[in-house]
Amino acid sequence: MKTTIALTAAAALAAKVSAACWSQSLGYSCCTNASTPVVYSDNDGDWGVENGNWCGIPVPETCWAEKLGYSCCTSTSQVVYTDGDGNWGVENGNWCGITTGSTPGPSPSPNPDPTPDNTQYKISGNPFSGVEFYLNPYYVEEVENAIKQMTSSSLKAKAEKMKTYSNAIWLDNIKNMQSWLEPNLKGALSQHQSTGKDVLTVFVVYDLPGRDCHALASNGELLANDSDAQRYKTEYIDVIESHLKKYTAQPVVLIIEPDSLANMVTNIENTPACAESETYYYDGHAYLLKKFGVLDHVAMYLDIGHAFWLGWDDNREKATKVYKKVIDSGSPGKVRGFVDNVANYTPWEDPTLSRGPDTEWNPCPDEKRYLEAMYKDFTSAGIKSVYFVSDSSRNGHKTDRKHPGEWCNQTGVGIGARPQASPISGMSYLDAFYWIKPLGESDGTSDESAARFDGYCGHDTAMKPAPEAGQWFQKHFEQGLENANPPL
Ligand SMILES: *[C@@H]1O[C@H](CO)[C@@H](O)[C@H](O)[C@H]1NC(C)=O
Ligand SMILES: *[C@@H]1O[C@H](CO)[C@@H](O)[C@H](O)[C@H]1NC(C)=O
Ligand SMILES: CC(=O)N[C@H]1CO[C@H](CO)[C@@H](O)[C@@H]1O
Repeated sequence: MKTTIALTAAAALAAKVSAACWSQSLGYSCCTNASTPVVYSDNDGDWGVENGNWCGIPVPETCWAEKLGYSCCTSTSQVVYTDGDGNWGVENGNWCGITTGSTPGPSPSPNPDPTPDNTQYKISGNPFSGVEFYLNPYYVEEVENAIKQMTSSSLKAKAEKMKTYSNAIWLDNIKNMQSWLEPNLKGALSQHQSTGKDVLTVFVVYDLPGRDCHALASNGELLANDSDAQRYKTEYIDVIESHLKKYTAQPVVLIIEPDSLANMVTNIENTPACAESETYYYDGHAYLLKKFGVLDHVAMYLDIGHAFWLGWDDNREKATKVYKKVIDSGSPGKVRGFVDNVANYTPWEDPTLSRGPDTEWNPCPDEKRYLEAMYKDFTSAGIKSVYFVSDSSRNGHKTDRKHPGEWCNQTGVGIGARPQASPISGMSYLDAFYWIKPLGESDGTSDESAARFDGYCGHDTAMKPAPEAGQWFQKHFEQGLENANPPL
């Protein structure tokens, strides 16, 4: 019976080798029950019989994602993103390919590939203004998983709202950059094509050689040496540049290397690792500023730590020199401004504090006063473009910390102001409040035996047990929702 068509079908079959339902192209339907007994086998595959007709027994689809350097999903079939390669899900913080397994037929495509768009978006002024913020499907999925672990309906309702707010996407190693950058640039273009609005995506560039020289919880993959510095340029910055040049129709904000320059201001003398990283930090900044700073649809903000890091007079004075030098070194690349309080807990306003013994004589005991002072210092030093983005992802509620320098998994955390452009009237240099560090992703592990354990994560006011930096931390997330200010 089937030998007659086997040859003509071979070509069609070759073109569809990965299809789970291989018999359709031969004119036979697929067995609806993949465990149906094998009645006959030939070069095409195994045949069964259902309702008196031959049917092809579906084979488990090969893991198509493997060829692209990803694994296939083992525990999820929820589609987070779809492109020409197939449907993608997320497992343990990485993209995974969803195989159709024994379910024949194409899956619905919730987020089709965008039509390529070569127009050039031009940022003029505040990049957060007049645009829609991109929603990261990966974070939405993390929140959905978090909701499944919740019992309180009021908490679930708050978590549902979290799915409507935007977060920055961290490109915190070469592999994550490859996984997160292009799919989300595409996603933003799709969002634009379905809403007609300009869609802003915010990425965090975070992989300098010798990264986070003063803390252990966020040490990076590249060491402070010449060959790793070269990898930073060619395997990280150059690749980011090539993707940005491909997706020019939508605005992009880049948050540049959190903590790095603040470490150059305060930790060169006391931390050998920071002294060793110095050349690479400066060189890395000059390199990336020249590349990204000339792209019309890209705006950059350099990280300036937070009020209880650089707020003191002497630190601000040193900082002004460091940032001026870095910006000059990146010419002709342009910098829009600065970002403060990334992944940190310092309240936006704290009227209970003023310069005195309680603040160790810091004249800037909250982020608002810090930015006011930095604005004055930077503009008087001749820095041309001085605008700020303030991370409000975990500073809504004053945490339990006894000392304002505590940063790890603080108890009493509350999500702060919602992401929004120009939030404070009379402060035209504040471009936005934005959630740079997604609430729920850990600051660092509290496991003292872990390689990246940092003493701060074991302190009294740090939540324990805490998972590794970047991993989901349910308790921290739930507390952030309960203490949200303004309330969710
Ligand atoms: C599929 O076939 C197997 C083997 O005949 C049988 O045990 C099983 O119950 C069938 N499943 C369904 C859903 O019909
Ligand atoms: C730099 O560090 C990397 C480890 O990240 C190592 O493989 C490489 O050999 C080092 N290069 C030099 C020149 O020391
Ligand atoms: C909310 C939470 O986990 N709090 C803990 C923080 O750490 C202290 C000291 O280890 C514990 O006593 C708290 O229960």
